[in-house]
Amino acid sequence: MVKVPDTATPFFEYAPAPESRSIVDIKPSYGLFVDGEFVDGHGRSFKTISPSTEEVLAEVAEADEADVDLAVKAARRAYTRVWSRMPGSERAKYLFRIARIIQERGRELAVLESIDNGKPIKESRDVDVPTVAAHFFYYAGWADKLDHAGLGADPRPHGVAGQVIPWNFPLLMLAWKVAPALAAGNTVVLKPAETTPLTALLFAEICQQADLPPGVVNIVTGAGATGQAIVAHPDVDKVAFTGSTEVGKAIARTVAGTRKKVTLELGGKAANIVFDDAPVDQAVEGIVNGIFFNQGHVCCAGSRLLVQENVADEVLERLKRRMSTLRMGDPLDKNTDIGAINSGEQLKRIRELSEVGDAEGAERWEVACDLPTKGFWFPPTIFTGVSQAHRIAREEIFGPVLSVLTFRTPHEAVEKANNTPYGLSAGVWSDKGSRILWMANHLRAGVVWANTFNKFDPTSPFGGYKESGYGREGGLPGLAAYLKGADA
Ligand code: TAP
Repeated sequence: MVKVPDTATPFFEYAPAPESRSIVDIKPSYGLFVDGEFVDGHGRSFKTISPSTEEVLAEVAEADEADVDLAVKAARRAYTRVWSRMPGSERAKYLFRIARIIQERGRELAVLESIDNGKPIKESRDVDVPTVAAHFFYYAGWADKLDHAGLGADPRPHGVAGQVIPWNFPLLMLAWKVAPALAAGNTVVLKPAETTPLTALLFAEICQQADLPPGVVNIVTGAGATGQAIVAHPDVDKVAFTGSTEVGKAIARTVAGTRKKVTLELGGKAANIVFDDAPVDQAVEGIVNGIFFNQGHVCCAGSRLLVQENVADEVLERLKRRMSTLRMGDPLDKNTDIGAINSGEQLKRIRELSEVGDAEGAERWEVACDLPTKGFWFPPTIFTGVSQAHRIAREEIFGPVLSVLTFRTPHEAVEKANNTPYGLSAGVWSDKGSRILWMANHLRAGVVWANTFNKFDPTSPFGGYKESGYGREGGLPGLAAYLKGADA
């Protein structure tokens, strides 16, 4: 066994480096954004809290069916009278303007995202917000070139798009949905997740600042019933959903037999596969990024590590050493690697599935650290001695928990990697290009990363097979999904 020097003890203590909250102006209460204005809903309201402190941040309107109906009517009016008639070059100007404002207000968006979601500021600042702006820039570029995109002779928008998104990348999921929809000439009614509505509401302000015509973007906040009202509304032409497989199946049942088009981006249980010829330190960074990025709240997280048996001990030892250097705590501290779990409910689920792992006989190892007393926290954790039948190897934990399995041959790696109801992503670590290509051909996953993990780009289509959903977001396929006839 390779001896790895013990460097888990830090050489020096980091001083706190908190990002200032003063740049954000969180209002005590928020209405719904309908027809270009913030309006009171007919329904009740709910509180959004900071998952790192449990502090109540704001009271947010909960849209009922009547509110959703008003939003869909506003979107229909804007579609018929303005947006579908506007030349693509004019729509592009609005999208470019929105992209530039996102860049200008990037720090504000990043701080607000970290406060409401619990993710570290270095992720919201360096990954989420720049990728959000990049999506708007990318699709702005397509708005006046639809006739030349190879998507048919006269591609036409669907009309009103109803969009429902989850809490793990609130602003980024909004961008994946809103930017291609508007570029293609649709108008939208979007519901952010109940626990993370604030950046979508700040985005609504950005739409006002960009002078976007009223009704082109409508944001209705609420819980599952609000999402259900959007999906079931008879005047919604296209449904785009990102979230759990369970809710995705319910949505597929709701739209079955209607003329609605639908794309579903659902869960995953990705294999991150490390061969014995992989550069070990790079692979360890990739494993850490694969499962601990965004607290493991990532649909495409590399939550199953498949490591070749003859290097398993070395990889695990180095992985544990690297994990011991991860810094967990205040999401607004620029040194923080791991932030808070998004909600008490999600924390409960992570704890329950981890206890199932213990009960099934897997061996738990977690980073020894003091967890803050307030808020929702779970330490980075790995389970070894995991078999394919274990629930922690089959079910999405959606938290910082890695299940480790081993393999001997490439064929065994492929069999184990594909032995899942999901098919969203996979990672391969090897020095041999031919092996990487062979693996990519045999892995049943929408995205396969080679010697890297969790890399996102607006030009690159993203989506799954099997219970990970259908349709693609990003790139030209992501645009085609919002155009009649082009998504077939
Ligand atoms: P869900 O519980 O499915 O929620 C997703 C969204 O749907 C939320 O806005 C939710 O509202 C809403 N919703 C709940 N019930 C609904 C219903 N019956 N009809 C319509 N909308 C409904 O998922 P989540 O817990 O937020 O997110 C985690 C899941 O999302 C994971 O499984 C993850 O893998 C998946 N995910 C997938 C991707 C891609 S690209 N494939 C990306 C990110 C996340 P409330 O939350 O407000 O109640």
